[in-house]
Amino acid sequence: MNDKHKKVCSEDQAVLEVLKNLDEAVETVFDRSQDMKCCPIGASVSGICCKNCAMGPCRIRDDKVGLCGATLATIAARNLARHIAVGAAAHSDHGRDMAMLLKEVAEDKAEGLKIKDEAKLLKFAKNLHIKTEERKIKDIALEAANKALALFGQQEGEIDLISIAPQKRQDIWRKNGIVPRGIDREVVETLHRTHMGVDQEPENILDHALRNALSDGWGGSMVGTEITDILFHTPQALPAKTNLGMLSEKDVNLVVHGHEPTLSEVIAELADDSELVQYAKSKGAEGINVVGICCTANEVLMRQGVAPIGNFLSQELAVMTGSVDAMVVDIQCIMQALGELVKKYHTKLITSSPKCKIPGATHVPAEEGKVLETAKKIIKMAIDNYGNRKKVRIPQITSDLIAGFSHEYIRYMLGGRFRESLRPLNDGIIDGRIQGVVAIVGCNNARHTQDKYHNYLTKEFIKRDYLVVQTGCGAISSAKCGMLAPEFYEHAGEGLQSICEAVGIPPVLHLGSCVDNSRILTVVSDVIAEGGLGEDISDLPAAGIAPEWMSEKALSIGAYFAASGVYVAFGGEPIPVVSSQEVVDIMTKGWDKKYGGQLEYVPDVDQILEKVINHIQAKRKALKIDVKKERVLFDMDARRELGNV
Ligand code: SF4
Ligand code: MSK
Repeated sequence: MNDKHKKVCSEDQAVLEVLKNLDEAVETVFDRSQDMKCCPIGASVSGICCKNCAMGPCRIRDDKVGLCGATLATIAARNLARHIAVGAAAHSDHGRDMAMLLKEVAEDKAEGLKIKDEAKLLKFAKNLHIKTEERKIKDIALEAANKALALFGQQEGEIDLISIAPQKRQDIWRKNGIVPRGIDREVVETLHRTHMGVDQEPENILDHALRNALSDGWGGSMVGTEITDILFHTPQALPAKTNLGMLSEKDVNLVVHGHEPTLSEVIAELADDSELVQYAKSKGAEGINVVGICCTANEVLMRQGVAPIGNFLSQELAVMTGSVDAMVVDIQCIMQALGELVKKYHTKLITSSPKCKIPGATHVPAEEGKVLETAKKIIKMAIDNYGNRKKVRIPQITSDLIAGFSHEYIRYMLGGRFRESLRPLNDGIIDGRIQGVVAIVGCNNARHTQDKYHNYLTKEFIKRDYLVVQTGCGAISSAKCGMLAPEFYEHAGEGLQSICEAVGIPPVLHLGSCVDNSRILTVVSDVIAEGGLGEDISDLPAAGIAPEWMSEKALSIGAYFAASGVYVAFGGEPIPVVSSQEVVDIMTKGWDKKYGGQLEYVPDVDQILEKVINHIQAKRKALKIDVKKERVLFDMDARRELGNV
């Protein structure tokens, strides 16, 4: 790695320290991002490539058309729809696996697993219109699992979970014919429509892409989140620490990485198992240190306080500390480069899902019903590898954080055990102490300095009294620079500070992993139900930003938020439609008119800030809450006066 790269690749000091102290010839994603330029056609803002049939690939610019006559706008819409389908499939397949697991647990076929959150199961069952009175929990769980699984193959009608959305939002979807039927059906239909010679009208293609994305947000992802809560309990705020400094010199370090939490939750629980700890001691270690990367990290962080040692771009760096005895990966966002990298270090790379095998890794699948046994086997592999460490260089950098702000916990924290409610949040927004809510979510992207845009935007928003909520790698960015610590409220504006102080929360709330963006949908629906802020999600002074997006899942998330009535800005790399002004117009002005939301690429980070603030202030004006008011309690009469009840 040359000096130039070290300076610009990351804002994370721990990452920079690992790179600085490197004496081996090791290549990382940061080097590759310098050495390999983006494909000039794919990255072009004036052209696009279609490879959907063997008469192509057709490279299109301006008014040129493909061999079949497909226009730039049609190809841009098709390409985006396909990306969204893949993102939705990834989240939803994860959700399906959680539903399969719930079924195993309900049928007593999953050793070591049980239903930990019965209240959440009852709520989930209610949303699936399942009778819960006078029934055994396991019977309800089995029916809920079967009904959740049926959502994937449903051929007609509407998926049940959309009933969580405000009535007005459901009506908008119905009017435009985009209520999802079955999750798999929408993915398959996207692939069909974008096959050569099928759907050719950009707006029609993109409407279906939104339907597909909704089947993710209000379907597959929501199933994933809800069932993970049922099996491993709904998160509650808890303290933890983050960054590479949480790797231990004296303990066996086992990193969990990916997205599916099942095996990792069990591995984390077993870190204190006396037999395993004894085994670790017999090999010269003091104990077992389980830590995480990416969204598996977010899952075990929120429920067990396991330290996230890094986000997407940190995965190679963890291995390069020389201290990771095993890294167990499940699905999604796992760099293939790890397989080569571990050949230079002692780390044992272990794949655990039949869907993800990596050359250079040892495959240890968690067979049906044998999660506990598999978890023990993997921990023992890590322990056995402890003695093989060579040079260990762990940057002594950590930060404190609070994570675990589930929808349920936010209600509890604002209202207390007996009066749990979002009322104080709505009142804070109405009286202007909170100007609006901004979700800053999503990945890192090696084409841009790691964490830079996430952290810049987060600081700028809280300074101006915007409450920031986060998921995925964005949440870990903020955690690493201390913004998820309660004392960070001092950096917030006066209004937001007063709420953080009163409730005892940081100004930036960690809501979970990528699939947990569905928690944001639940919270905003509940904010509408609470009253005083309009009748639909599109009325809210809220917005979403993915400033360093990278994955197709991010596009699905952006699309389901836009279809749910939210203004969404993507920063960093362009959304792959920017070469077609027609498609850009559909996704901004067109979607705004039909759905009250937009998905827009905004290249400059300050422009994102400005656009989001302008959008939120326009919403405040429309709600007639744009004038800063004295703090008053809004009773029903006052809300009626605002015209919102
Ligand atoms: Fe070219 Fe049309 Fe085939 Fe695409 S579908 S590769 S534009 S001929
Ligand atoms: S892990 S999808 S890099 S957020 Fe969810 Fe991070 Fe993006 Fe993967």
